[in-house]
Amino acid sequence: MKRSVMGMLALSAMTVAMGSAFAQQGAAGPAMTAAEKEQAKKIYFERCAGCHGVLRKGATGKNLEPHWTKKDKDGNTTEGGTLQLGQNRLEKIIGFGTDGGMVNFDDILTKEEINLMGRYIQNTPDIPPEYSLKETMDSWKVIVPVKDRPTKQMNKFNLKNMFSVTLRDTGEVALIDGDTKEIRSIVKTGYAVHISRLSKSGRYVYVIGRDGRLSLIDLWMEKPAVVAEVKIGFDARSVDTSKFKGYDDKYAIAGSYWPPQFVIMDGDTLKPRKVVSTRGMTVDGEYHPEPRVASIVSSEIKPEWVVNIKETGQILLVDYSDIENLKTTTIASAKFLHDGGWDYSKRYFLVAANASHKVAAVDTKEGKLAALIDVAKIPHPGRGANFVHPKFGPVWATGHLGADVVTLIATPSDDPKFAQFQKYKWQNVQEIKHVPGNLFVKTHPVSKHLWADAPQNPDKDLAESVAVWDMADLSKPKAILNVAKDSGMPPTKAVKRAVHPEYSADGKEVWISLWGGKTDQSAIVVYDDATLKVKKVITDPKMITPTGKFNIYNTQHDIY
Ligand code: DHE
Repeated sequence: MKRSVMGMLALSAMTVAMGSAFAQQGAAGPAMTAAEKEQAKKIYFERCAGCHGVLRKGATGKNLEPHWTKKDKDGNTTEGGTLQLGQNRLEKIIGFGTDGGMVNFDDILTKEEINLMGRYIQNTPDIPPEYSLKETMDSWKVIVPVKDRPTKQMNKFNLKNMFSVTLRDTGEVALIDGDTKEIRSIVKTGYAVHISRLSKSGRYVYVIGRDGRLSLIDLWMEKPAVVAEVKIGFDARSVDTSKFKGYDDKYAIAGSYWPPQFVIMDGDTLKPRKVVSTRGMTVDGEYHPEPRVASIVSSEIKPEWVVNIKETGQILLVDYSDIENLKTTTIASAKFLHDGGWDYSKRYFLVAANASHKVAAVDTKEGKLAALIDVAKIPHPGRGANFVHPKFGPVWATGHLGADVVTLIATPSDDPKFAQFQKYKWQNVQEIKHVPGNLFVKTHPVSKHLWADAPQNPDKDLAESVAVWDMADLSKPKAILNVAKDSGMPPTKAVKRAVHPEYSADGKEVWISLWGGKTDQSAIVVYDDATLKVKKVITDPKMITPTGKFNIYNTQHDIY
């Protein structure tokens, strides 16, 4: 993480202000050279901060502050009744993972790096600098001004069926033609782009890197390229635009993990307008210094964004009709909020509160919590999947990182044809047997199938496979497709995790990424959704660590 002079000043001011508490904690961590500390800091940011937090207070992952990780000088393993870990135990956990959901890093980090990280997390966490509106503004670049951009589509691509694909470890996004399966453009973006989201118009793709770099790609250019860029923070995951009638793409919003805040920008240039902090009280009434911005979506019912704050469990409805006098509705739900998606009517947003094993449903029309539904351990929906269940009517599905099921939640409807199903609304109506380690589920309105991956499962075969159910009869045995084998790619030491099913615009194909080693050539395997047979394997020397894929039409219209 690069520190500006302003940032260093802010950091030292903050350290002084916070008094001796932090200084004491760090007093006796295992020794590290300055070079080792820098290396560990980089690895921590790239691999650990997402789950454990920059301040290591824990979220999806456990608290990693020294009072928990470090044995005292006599080698005692308890402090105030809390189990402390120490170097050997930490190395085992980092290397082999745990049943609690921590993944194994022995195929990603070397033995020396695992040893380094064990020592690093017994030392006091560094508090990274803050990041102001001025710094955001200083990072802002318009590469192609609006007046110099095309006034009509200059290429012959079928943009509806284009896919924006994250090449995680190369810091790029590949734009792949869904009709021909050719890579049309590879654009340099932030590190490990997390998601791609579409402008309401379908012309622009907004991609947000983990390093906080937001890039705006213009699909109308002869060769689609980045036309504007801004760094919205040091660590980020979410982005969207204003989608209510009359505000079409007027603004963009991006959420940051560090510092915990969100930034409102002009939609077509990314010019920063406002930075809003999310620090505050949790739903339990405790102050939290690092409440990170998880998923963000844009309502089409009101001029509002739904901004989900992970550590506080608060869901913010941010009204952008007057950004100078910003009005926000704060809805208490549960911790820790993560990812989520719309129900089929696009009135309710369902978001995973993963550490509470709940799903929160927000009614964006009434501006309040509609339900808090108990589900199995660690729900992880991505955006979820909507379909009409033969017995329960409209349902929204989520998979689980920590349980061997896919959960179906019945969602309400004003449509008279679904009146008979209203008695089930907000009930967890069915759990379909899957395996733990699932990240994403997906279906499409014209499909009869529900797809689910399991890339975080410790078993190699399961991590490399996906499961497919017939939605008309979920009691039928699921099909298991081993995507790594189906790809015909040569074997590699690293697991090739099959991740993120995504439909083509017509709903007839399903694309699955093979997330392989950080320098290995990998592939996207395209299946025929009707026959479940491989149609095409998209591979290229530049196809390295493909993860999320976003079909332009489906993403633009929230089809899942
Ligand atoms: Fe994600 C969505 C956070 C790890 C691939 N991920 C999201 C969202 C959040 C999030 C908040 C919702 C964004 C939105 O909708 O606005 N992800 C995090 C983490 O904090 C975490 C656990 C750790 C980290 O360090 O980032 C994490 N995520 C991963 C991965 O390791 C994945 C599998 C591979 C990768 O590319 O890094 C990954 N996350 C994704 C994808 C989505 C996503 C593909 C979008 C799903 C969709 O269909 O919308």
